Amino acid sequence: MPSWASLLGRLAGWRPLWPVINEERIGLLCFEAAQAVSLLSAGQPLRAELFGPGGTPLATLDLSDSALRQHGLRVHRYQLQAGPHELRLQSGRLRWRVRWQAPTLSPGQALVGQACTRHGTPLLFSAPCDASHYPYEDESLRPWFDQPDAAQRVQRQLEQGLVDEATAAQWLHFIEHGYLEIEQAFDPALLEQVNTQVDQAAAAGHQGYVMGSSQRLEQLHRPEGPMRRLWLQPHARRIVEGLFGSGTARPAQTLAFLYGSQQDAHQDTIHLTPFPAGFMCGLWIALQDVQPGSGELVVYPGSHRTPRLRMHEQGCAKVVNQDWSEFGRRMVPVWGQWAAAREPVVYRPKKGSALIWHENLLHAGSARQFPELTRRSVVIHYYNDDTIAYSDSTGEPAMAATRQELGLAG
Ligand SMILES: O=C(O)CCC(=O)C(=O)O
Repeated sequence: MPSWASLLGRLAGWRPLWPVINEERIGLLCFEAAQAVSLLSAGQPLRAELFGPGGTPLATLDLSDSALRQHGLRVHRYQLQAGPHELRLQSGRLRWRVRWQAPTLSPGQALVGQACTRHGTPLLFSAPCDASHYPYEDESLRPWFDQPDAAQRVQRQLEQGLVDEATAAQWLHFIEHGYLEIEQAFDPALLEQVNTQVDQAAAAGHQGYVMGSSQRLEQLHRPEGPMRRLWLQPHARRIVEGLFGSGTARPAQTLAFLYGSQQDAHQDTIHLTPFPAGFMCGLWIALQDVQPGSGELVVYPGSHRTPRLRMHEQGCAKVVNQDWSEFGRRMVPVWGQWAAAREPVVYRPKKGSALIWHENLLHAGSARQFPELTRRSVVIHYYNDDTIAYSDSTGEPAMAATRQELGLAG
């Protein structure tokens, strides 16, 4: 119980608002306000204000305590100029604030910020992130591999000796089919250690894992250990950065599988959503030689050119509290129809080989014809950090490795 004296102290001046302004979130600053909400009386008027360099007022937001509790305060940071900023939150005599220094943006981030300002993307908001916030129709912001002259660009780079033949062939394959393959690219000793970690997590029932099931083991990179080393290792990052062409590739989640996932056909972009579109990809690494009938990964070549499903366009409410039922009814059948009209390619790699898929490529886990066969694999998704990264399905900002975790400056 706080004392009367400390309560009066709280009422008098500005209290610090809890900031989460480190770089875990790509393109978004997130301010947790749980502490503020705990002091509010329900239904009280609540106002947030954002000020830029020289105290310039930038945005005002009237919001509810339930929005604040659920989403905190969010700022699209590529719309800010470099310099001192202040965010204030006020309700009657209760006042909180946070001050921070906005850094200089990279050229890519500045372009994204300008496009958002033109579009009317809210600078300050307390709501789910949503694809309608962003000017996806501006195709000039898309990566080079999604531009009409992508193949000619590769050809020119090849002629100028800027890229080797093998990489050029992979990129051309990616442009046309939406994925590329990398042969035996990962250190077998590290993969063995990852296998041991996956076995231990499965045996310990990590996240309720049931031995022999198709469940995935999520986020094994969080503790120190082999999966974290795989997640952070620069080799894969450089391959992805070469493909993106600029910016840093920031690994987001890890999903490990002991057995085939048997997942329905889907595009990842609705869960791991970048703005501009295209700047996210999945890296699927084989942790064993994959056997026929083990529930292999299948991809649908060319499907990266199909439309992207967006929650607001499909009239689907954001997923909350892990209730995926409406999503399952509205979205999954659409992907199913698209997949049924295409010819799948089964991916049956050797241990240490990997496949990179375009964020919009349809892919699935095939049926496990021989349920006793393992199909050890791990997926790491990467965002380019010149993007705004969020999940359109849940409305949450994305989590990714910080530049510091990657051993990078800034
Ligand atoms: O590995 C698989 O079977 C599918 C994985 C997948 O679909 C994903 O990570 O998005």
